[in-house]
Amino acid sequence: MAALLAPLFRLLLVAGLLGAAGTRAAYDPSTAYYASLPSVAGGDTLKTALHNLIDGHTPVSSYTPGVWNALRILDEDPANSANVLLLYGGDSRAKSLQDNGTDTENYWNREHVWPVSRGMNSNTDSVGGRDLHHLFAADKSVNGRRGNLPFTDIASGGTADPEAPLSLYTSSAYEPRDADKGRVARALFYMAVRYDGSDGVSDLELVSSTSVSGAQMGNLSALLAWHRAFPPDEAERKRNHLVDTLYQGNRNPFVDNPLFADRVFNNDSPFAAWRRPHFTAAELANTAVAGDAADPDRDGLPNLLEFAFNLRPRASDAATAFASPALALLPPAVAGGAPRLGLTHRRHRYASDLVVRYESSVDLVTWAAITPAATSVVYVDALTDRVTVETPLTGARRFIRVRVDRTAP
Ligand SMILES: [Ca+2]
Ligand SMILES: [Ca+2]
Repeated sequence: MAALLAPLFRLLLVAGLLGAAGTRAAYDPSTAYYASLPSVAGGDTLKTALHNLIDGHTPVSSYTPGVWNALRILDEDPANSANVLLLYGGDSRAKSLQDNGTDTENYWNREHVWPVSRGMNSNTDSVGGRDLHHLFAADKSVNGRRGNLPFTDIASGGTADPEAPLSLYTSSAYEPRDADKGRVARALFYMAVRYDGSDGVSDLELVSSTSVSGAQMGNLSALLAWHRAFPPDEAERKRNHLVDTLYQGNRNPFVDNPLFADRVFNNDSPFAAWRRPHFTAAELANTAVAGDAADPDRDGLPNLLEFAFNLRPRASDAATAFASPALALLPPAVAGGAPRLGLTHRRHRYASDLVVRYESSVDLVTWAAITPAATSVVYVDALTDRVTVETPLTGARRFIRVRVDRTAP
């Protein structure tokens, strides 16, 4: 793959979008958590590596009362600590209306997004039956109507759930409301990776169909589309972190890094996974639109750089050019030393198939690599870092550029 070059002016164009540095969110994974994973490989190689990372978790102590108590915390309504928010309907329901075995319609109970009848011998006390990453508070009768139905888009003939009217069902499938589509998909991705036949749970598998049997769930292709359309929000990321830190000691990787889904289930490279939400299938086949060097939004940033810097390939990122310095003159590190140049850019935290390098030239013809004297990384948001590299300023006046290459197709 030919090197992709971004001359200095492009660097300056993205500078305005650096934004204020945020504080690393308390519910981000540690930088070490995913460090052992393959940087490029996807498919079963990555699936196995993720499995090895998240298995062996500590199950919550019991289904009763352990899961009840956990859901009272995990699904608590941020606006009312006496209530939980319910999956599929979004209602805020009093924690005190926890199902006590009576038939009262308005009680809430424990919804298994991956049904225990599909690979867990209908055992809610199994390790999978108690796994909080796929358990959510739900209205008791809504939960009953969902039953063990697979999920998919219901194009026609669906019935709106009377108590969760934005969710639809038929005799063979369930379609959650948009607000829950993404987290339902990611809960299922987690289960398919976490359970491989060990820990008393069958090898859970997702298939691109609603005709499921045994330990299967679906519909994978719809779930992937939902995942791309509805990425994790702050509430979902916080919940993932709480399951990790308060209970299980493991995370849902698909919440932390959305690129994992298409990498595992479509064997995509990170760059290929990043492109999918931005381009139609026809566009993905057209390198003039979706290729590394293409610039469909004509903002001067080829797609590979849009990914490397976590920008938008279908919307101009040049509008706020020069609002913030990408280059800064820094004082000498020691008295009497050479002044330093600080070069700052955004970086997608999970662009693990890209290599970002820095080069300088006096004539724009011959370029020499710059080895930064120091690099600092500042948190911007869930997927973006702000990187500043420092280099001594000595010798002749030079041009500096950022260079982004792919390590694999
Ligand atoms: Ca562009
Ligand atoms: Ca753009």
